Amino acid sequence: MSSSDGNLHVALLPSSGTGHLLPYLRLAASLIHHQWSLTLITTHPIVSSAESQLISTFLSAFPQITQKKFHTIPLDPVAANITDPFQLQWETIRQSAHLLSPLISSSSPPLSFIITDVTLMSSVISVTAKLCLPNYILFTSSARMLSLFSCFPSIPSSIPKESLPPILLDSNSSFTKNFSDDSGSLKHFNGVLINSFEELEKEPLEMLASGNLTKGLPPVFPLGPFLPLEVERISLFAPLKWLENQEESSVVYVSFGSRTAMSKEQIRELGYGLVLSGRKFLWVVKSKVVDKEEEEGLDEILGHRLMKKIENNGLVVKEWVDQWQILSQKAVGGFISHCGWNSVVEAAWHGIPVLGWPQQGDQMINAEVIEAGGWGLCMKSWGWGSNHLVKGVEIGDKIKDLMGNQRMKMECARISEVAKQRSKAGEGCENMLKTLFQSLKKS
Ligand code: UDP
Ligand code: G50
Repeated sequence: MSSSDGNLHVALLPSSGTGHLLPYLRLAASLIHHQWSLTLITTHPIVSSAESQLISTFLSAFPQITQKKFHTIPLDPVAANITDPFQLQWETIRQSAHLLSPLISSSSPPLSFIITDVTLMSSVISVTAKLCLPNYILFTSSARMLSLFSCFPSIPSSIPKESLPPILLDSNSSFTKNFSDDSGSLKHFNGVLINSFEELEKEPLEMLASGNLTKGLPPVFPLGPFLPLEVERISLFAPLKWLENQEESSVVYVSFGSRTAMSKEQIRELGYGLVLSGRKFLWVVKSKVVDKEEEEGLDEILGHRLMKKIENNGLVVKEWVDQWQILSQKAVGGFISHCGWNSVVEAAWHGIPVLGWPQQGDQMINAEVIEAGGWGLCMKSWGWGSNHLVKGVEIGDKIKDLMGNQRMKMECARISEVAKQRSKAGEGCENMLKTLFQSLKKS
């Protein structure tokens, strides 16, 4: 980019949850590369240890980034009627949004624009509009999900009603109200940044760009694929060491992201499924939504009998793992995923076929992106996480399908090649940032 944009000062306002924080940090690193000044607004309290650790290692690695702490006013979860701790924190941030005003005004040099998380949109736009501060969204899900979001409560014909986040079917939930308000506020934003790219989501991105979907939709900037930072590297070596000794494409990697806990019953069925598949596996077990609350050991969760069966077939861990590094290993030949959007893009980059088992939220819509691309499966018949028990036999059979499917392997190789080319040249992102800067000058 030209030197004329060298003195921009950008504030980043991520929301709660690792899946919302990580893409911000990855984006921040590429903006620093453009010599912009950056302020990271961190909201407190922080729900998970994973987020606290990421923020502190990130800020020590990038001392040139200013941290502004945003202390929110606590909400009563019972009165708010929200059980998910991450969602409760989104609502807390939203209700404290007025406190952002002095924090933004006191930034020096003055801010050029702010990038706000999608889950905070309508509450933050009212603050930034008063301050005449341009505001961009980082949409942390798929372009396919954005196409639904942008015209909500209408539903685009490309999206089956059954794939909608189940919580949106409850029109009285605060989530649905916020989602709807956020959708309505879209036209007041300067643009939407998204971790996607043309070859991954051609149709949704074209549809969004065509202007036929919604009137007044701001420009969408597909900046993906986002790459991880050095500071995300962690020193849990056991899984990597184990993978080194496995044959090429022989291992199924199983993880449901940072904030999805399964019932003990379902965890055990999954365990039997993995054993029945006859494949080697690396399995990250999560029994609590918030990592700080993980107290039970693997023995208790899986039970002695299953633990014994697993011994010779796979490695099971209950800690945070370095997913990017794991997906980079030659031994990994398949990924059972809940289809959080970051995981989907990471699997695409590495060319790993996905067995998509959506549990909640936007995950079914994200899994449909994989299925449409022909590089994985979307297990609709398995239902949503909480309302259905999928039996081990069925899981085992699907794993065999996943690992033996040559056509999917070929599609994976293709998508991975394009993703790598894009990130190597950095050209997609570079051009998009140029366009973004132009759009800012006009605004
Ligand atoms: N992740 C990781 N190690 C873990 C769990 C998750 O590195 O043990 C990373 C994963 O690579 C991804 C992010 O955390 O970048 C999770 O985001 P995603 O959108 O996949 O799912 P969410 O956690 O938001 O449901
Ligand atoms: C996380 C989640 C559920 C969910 C989504 C998540 C999205 C993103 C879009 O990111 O669909 C979104 C927009 C506005 C809003 C919330 C979410 O208030 O757990 O559906």
